[in-house]
Order: sequence, then C-alpha cells, then structure tokens
Amino acid sequence: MTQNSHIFLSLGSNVGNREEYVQKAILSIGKLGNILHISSLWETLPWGEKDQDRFLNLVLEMETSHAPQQFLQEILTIEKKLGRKRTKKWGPREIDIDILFWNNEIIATKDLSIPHPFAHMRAFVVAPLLEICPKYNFPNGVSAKKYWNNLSDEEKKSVEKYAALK
Ligand code: PH2
Ligand code: MG
Ligand code: MG
Repeated sequence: MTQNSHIFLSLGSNVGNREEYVQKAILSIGKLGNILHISSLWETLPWGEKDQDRFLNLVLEMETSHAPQQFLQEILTIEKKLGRKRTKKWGPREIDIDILFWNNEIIATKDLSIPHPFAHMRAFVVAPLLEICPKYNFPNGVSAKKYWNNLSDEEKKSVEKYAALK
C-alpha cells in the first residue's frame, strides 16, 4: 500500500493507567499506516486547565495513505474504543490523539485545524517533537527549535522525560 502522507501526532493521557492508554493507542494507530518514530514518554504539567493531574505525552511520526478527514475519524474511533469520556475543554482525558502536522499542509475546516493551533506554544508538544526530529520546521518555515527557545522558562520546565517506551 502506498503511504503518501507524512504526519505527526501528539498523544496524551492523565486519567487512570496512563501508560496503558498510550500503549494501546499506539497499537491501534499502527494499523493506520507505517510508524516511523516514537518519542519518549514525557511527564508534563497540565496546560490550559491547570487544576488536574499530570499528563503523559509523546509525539509520533508516521506515514499513512488515509486522507486527513478519514484519519481524524479513525483516531476519534480509537479514542472512543479506549474509553475516552469527553468532559470539558482542556480537561482530564483517558486518551487524546491530536494531529499536529500533515505533510507541509495548512488545513482549516470546521473540525480540523492543521498545524494544531497550539502546537508551537506547548512544551509537551515541542520537546518530544525535537527529540525525534531536531531539525523540524513548521509549515511556516519556523524551526521547532526556535519555538522551543521562545517558550517561557516556566513552560520549558513543565516537561520532563518519564521513561522509554518499550
Ligand atoms: N492536553 C490538553 C490540555 N492540556 N496539558 C498537557 N500537559 N498535556 C496534554 O496533552 C494536554 C494538556 C487538551 O488536549
Ligand atoms: Mg488535545
Ligand atoms: Mg484531541
């Protein structure tokens, strides 16, 4: 099968057995294409809605033959299958799978914004992204390294490596 899009995903969990949710999500995501790189797990302070437990986050790079809308439906199905209960925006979640980048494309539809609008402001995205792709440039040409350098010290310190994924 041709895998014609090169994409990056962000995974996160801060409810229940976080490692297990992330592991199971990766297994399902593997059926949607060809996984190239997976970052370490990072333990991260909650961003946006601060009164909740710490997250485990990672970034994953893969190729897929799915179209973006179709891929979005597939990851929503995986979230549901793993038991995600939707509560409030930026609130606690069993598993969250977000599309960060789709080739170098800019996609703006009602239910899909790529690049992910907050990707460059979130240490929990930029740190694992730099780990697997130190030279990554966002579709606007700005390097991930530059976005990292622009983060506040507080934001930079909100993430630390948790454990290598086996
Ligand atoms: N996801 C959110 C809101 N806040 N904070 C961290 N540290 N990690 C996340 O994955 C996360 C968050 C909404 O999706
Ligand atoms: Mg999210
Ligand atoms: Mg999401």
